[in-house]
Order: sequence, then structure tokens, then C-alpha cells
Amino acid sequence: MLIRKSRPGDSANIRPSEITPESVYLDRRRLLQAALAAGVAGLGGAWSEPAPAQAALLEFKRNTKYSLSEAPNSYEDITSYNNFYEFGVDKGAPAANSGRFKPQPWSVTVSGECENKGTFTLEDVLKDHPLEERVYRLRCVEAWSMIIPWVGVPLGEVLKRYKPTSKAKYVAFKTVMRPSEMTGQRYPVLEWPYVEGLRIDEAMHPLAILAVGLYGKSLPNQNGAPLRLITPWKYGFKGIKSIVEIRYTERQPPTSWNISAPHEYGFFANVNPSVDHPRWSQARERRIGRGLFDSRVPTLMFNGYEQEVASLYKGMDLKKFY
Ligand SMILES: Nc1nc2c(c(=O)[nH]1)N[C@H]1C(S)=C(S)[C@@H](COP(=O)(O)O)O[C@H]1N2
Ligand SMILES: [Mo]
Repeated sequence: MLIRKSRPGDSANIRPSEITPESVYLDRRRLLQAALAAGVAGLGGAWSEPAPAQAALLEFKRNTKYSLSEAPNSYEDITSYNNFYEFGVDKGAPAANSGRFKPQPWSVTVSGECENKGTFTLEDVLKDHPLEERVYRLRCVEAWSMIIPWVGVPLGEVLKRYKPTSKAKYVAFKTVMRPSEMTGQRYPVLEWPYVEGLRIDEAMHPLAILAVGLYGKSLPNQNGAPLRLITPWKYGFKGIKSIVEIRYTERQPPTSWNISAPHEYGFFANVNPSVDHPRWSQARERRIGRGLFDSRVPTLMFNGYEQEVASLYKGMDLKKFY
């Protein structure tokens, strides 16, 4: 799973000189903002129009408090090395096979233990929440990682709007089921649709976001357009893509990778360098895009957010609740 043949465009072949440095990225962002100001593209119209050939530009503010200062991986890395099994299991498959997927129009059904149930347009889900940019590290359970400048809104702010009741102990998420556009769903690789879940206190943590974009533009299909979850202290598989359902539950909801291999993937999926995967170590990770010689770096407890999130798991045996 971790050994791949090299091919052109494979991120293992990208030289450090090809990685977009932070300064270039910031200049590009200023250009995007200038384009926005000049009325070249606007957020308001972008969602309601048919799928644009190119990702729509977004208006946002960088959240410096919750952003890493490390330079992000290149747009090319982030959009060509993906896990999105609905489009195939190879890292290049989502970019190659997701062109027919239509992320607009989009709606999300909110159900279960909450007062404001219903089906809402994406615009409605996002309204009242200014977009923030957050540079996070995505740490995949396969022991690789990337630095990604997401654009999104705090998950907890969105969840509160639907008024969860006191019985809402968990939140469950579901990916869209569209085998006609998502050819991977025609094969029993996982149980479809992909499902994920969080305990309510995890979901309300300010680090958790619903992402709608990256690098200042709306999410490419392969990264989970138009709406996906990001919980940066957990392994990447918790970050469920192309969400169509949010359900508040009293019981812990089933999650796709736990259903598929319960001894390898738990419900919590917190990044933990001291709890090995049964088939490999989680102590280190390979940073995509760095080249072979300086790509292995130590994995940090809770992916570096121990101070922020450790209290959520106080008194829990993290070897048992992996
Ligand atoms: N619906 C769905 N969501 C998914 C996946 C998937 O196969 N299907 N893969 C997960 C895994 S294993 C990872 S590491 C991240 C990868 O996100 P990225 O491709 O945007 O980097 O998406 C997660 N979300
Ligand atoms: Mo992953």
C-alpha cells in the first residue's frame, strides 16, 4: 500500500524546487483577492451556477491562531495524491475519475436529535459563517502527511444552528451515494455510502472545520467537493468528503473504516505515534513532496494538538480507544 511505482506527476518525483513556497502562494492570494475586488468572480454567484470548469475563487480571512506556519504542499500535490475510494483506490484515481461529478447544486439533510431538522442548500448551511483559511497538516493513517491551506467554517458554529437536544451525544456524517458519477461505488471496496462520526464534544471543538475550499478556491472534486470534514488531530480518514447528511445521535454511529477492519481502525482515530497500526508503525510519517531523503519526520501526539485536545480524552486508555 505504501510502495508505489514512480510515474510522471507522481508526487514522489516532485523536486523541492517545485513546491510552491509560502511567499509565492501569498502573492498569488493577493492576486486572487484583487481579481475578486475587480468583480472577476464572486462567492455569491459561484455556488448557484453550474459546475465551473475552474474552481471558484473564495473570499476569506486567514485564521493565524489555528494555522501552522509551515509552507503548504503545492496545489498539484494536494489535488493529485488523494484518497477518495468512491473514485478508485489509486492515489491518482480521484483526480483522473472525478471530472463527471457534479457538486452543484448541493443540499445537506440535518436529522436526528436536534430541533431544526430539514434539508438545506449548501448556501444556507454556510450563511452567517465567514470563511476562514486554516493551514493544517493532514496525517493519513497510511503514515504520510501533507500541509494543506483549507478554507472553511468552524463545524461547531454550523452544528449549533440546528439546535442539538440534550440527547445528542454524537454527530454522524454521510457521503453522497452516486454510483453513476462515482464509479468506485460500483465495487464493494468499502460499504457505501462512506460514513463517519464524532462525539459531540469533539465536533464542537474549535479546531474542527467543514471545508469548502483549499488554496483560496472551491474544493476540487477529488478533495471532497463541495463540503467535507477536517479534524486535524485525527487520522485523515475521519475527514469524510462530499457530505450530504448530518445526523445527531444518542449512540455512537458506525464508521466506514471501523466496519471494514475494526481491529485496525477505531472510532476515535486520534493521531498517536505510540499506538502502532497492527501492520505498521505510526511513529513517523512521510511528508509528500519533499523528496526521498528528508521526507521522514516524527509523528506528533494528536498531530501536534495535544495541548488543545488532550482534555477531551482524559481518563481514556488511548490504546483501547484508538
Ligand atoms: N467519502 C470519502 N471520504 C474520505 C475518503 C474516502 O475514501 N471517501 N478517504 C479519507 C482518507 S483515508 C483521507 S487520508 C482523506 C484524504 O483527503 P485528501 O484527498 O483531500 O487529501 O480523505 C478521507 N475522506
Ligand atoms: Mo487516510
